[in-house]
Formats: sequence, structure tokens, C-alpha cells
Amino acid sequence: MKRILKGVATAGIIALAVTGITAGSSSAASKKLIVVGFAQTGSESGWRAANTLSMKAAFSKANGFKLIFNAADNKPENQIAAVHSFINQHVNAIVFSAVVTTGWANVLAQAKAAKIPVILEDRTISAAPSLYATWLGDNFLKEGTTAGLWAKKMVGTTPTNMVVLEGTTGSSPAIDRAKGFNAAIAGSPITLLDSQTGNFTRAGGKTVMEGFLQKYGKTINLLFAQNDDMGLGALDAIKAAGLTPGKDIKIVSIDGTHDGLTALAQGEFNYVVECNPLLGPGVAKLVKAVLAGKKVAKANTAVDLAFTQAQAIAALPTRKY
Ligand code: GZL
Repeated sequence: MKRILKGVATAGIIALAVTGITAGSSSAASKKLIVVGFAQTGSESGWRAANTLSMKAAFSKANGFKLIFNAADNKPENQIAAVHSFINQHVNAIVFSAVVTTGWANVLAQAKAAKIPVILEDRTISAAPSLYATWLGDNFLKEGTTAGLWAKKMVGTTPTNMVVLEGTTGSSPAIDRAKGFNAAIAGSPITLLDSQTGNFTRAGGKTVMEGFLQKYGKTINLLFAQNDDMGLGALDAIKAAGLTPGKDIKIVSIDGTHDGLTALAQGEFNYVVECNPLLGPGVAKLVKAVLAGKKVAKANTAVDLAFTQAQAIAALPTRKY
């Protein structure tokens, strides 16, 4: 089963920075509320917290919605059970960010049979595109490529040993960020020593980095963290080993959370690629369009930036998350 084509996104690029997007209208309060079941992955990272806040704010009663929220504690079986429950509650629409890309065909076929449209936010899935109406999220492949190109340029011709903190195994950001990064560093003198999942959490990043340091010690020159939280957890392990993050071990990370950009501003990270979590207004707009029978692009991509230390220092005072 092919995953959705990122290229399709071009038609549907939504500049999430546009604050003019509102999901509701002044008469929304007088209209029947749209009941939406939202199955979130869990609360594994600072990025996820910002994404949940954005979704809850957009799917408000004032915007014409009744939101039924479920956080799956990053367990795929919990998330599928939540979607089954939304179907049984006869919600008007279902939204989810998939913990992993697989296992969705059956429950989505049931949503289709129940004539409940499904809208994907954030992560993509490997199920047939006919099983969902549309997707809005970030281009994980491009994020990985941006991070890899920075790493390749940074190392130049210097032989460099790298370790990788992978995101949740089987999740679309983990799959696509690795794909983009690895293609971008091809031909560089970067050698991969080890790669292991830290499950997108600080605790996971710390534990896995402790293991890498016990095994490889001072031979590690570069860390690619597939999200800020794992990189931030790794900072503790690096310092406990008597090494200086950002100097002894260069760190490139993805998300662009406040704490990630703060670590970059302080020189503990070296480069951060943004993954915009403020998807709520765009997703709410898509839900209303789909329910109104309007044609929407199959894939809609958020606009992501990337930051050096100087750019992080300049951006931090006005960051929204
Ligand atoms: C990416 C998102 C990832 C973030 C992590 O869009 O799905 O999940 O990179 C989060 O911080 O846990």
C-alpha cells in the first residue's frame, strides 16, 4: 500500500502562520455543533503538547464544534479502539494523528461504511487514500533532508561518527525523517555508529544516549535526534559523561519547540529544523469543508523553517510554542 504522495501537498499548502484562518463563523453558536472525535497519539513531547493545545483551541464550541478527545498513550491499539468508539457514537467526523502508519484499513473501512469522514492531522498512514478525506501536516521527508544537508555541510571532509535517536518505530515522522536525512548525507564522511528509538520522549533520549556513550564514549562526534525532546534528554547523558554538547558532540534536531530552540540559543544544540505543530485552525477548516461537500486537496503541508543559533536567539522572543 503506497503512502500518500507528499507532492500532492503543493496544491494544498496552507500557510499555518496565517492567523486569519478561523474554523467558525459568528453564527456558529446558533448552529448545531459539529461533533468531532479526535484520537491524539498521547502526550509524549513538547511538540505534542503544542499540537493538542492548537487542536483543542480550534475545535471549540465557539467555532461550532463539540470535541471528543482521546489520548492513546502512544499505544496503537488504544488509538484504534478510540476510533471504533467514535464510530459507535456516530460522530460527524473523525480526526487522528496515527501513532504508527499500519493497522488502519479495517477501522477506516468501518468509518467509511458508517459515512463518517476521516481527516488525518500530523502523521500519515499506509492505508489506501480512499479511506480518508484529506491530510494536513508537515513534510517529514523534507525535514530529514534539511537536517542531513546541514550535517553534510557541517562535517565537510572530516570523518565523523554519528549516532541517531529515532522516533517511535513505525511512525511516519521516524520513517520519513530517516529517509530524507540518509539520502542527504550520502557521499559524506559521516559513519553511522548506532541508531535506536527513544520513542520521541526525553526519558527515552536520555536512556538511549547513556547506552551509546557507554558503548562508544568519546568516539561519538554527531547526534541526529529525530525530535527535540529526545535531544534534550540526551543533553543530560552527554553532560553526565563529562562531555560538552554542541562542542564535543554536535547535535542536529527536529521540531523547533521552545526548549529545543533555547538549547540551540545556548549552544547545546547546533541546528534545529522546525515541524510546525499549530495545525488546529487548518484541520478545523478542512473538517468543515469536507462536511460541506467541498473539494479539498488530498494532502496539505504546513510551512516549516530551520534555525541556526543566531536565528534561534532572534526568533525565541516571539515564538508561539
Ligand atoms: C511530528 C510529530 C512528532 C514530533 C514529536 O509531526 O508527529 O511526534 O516530531 C512528536 O515531537 O512526538
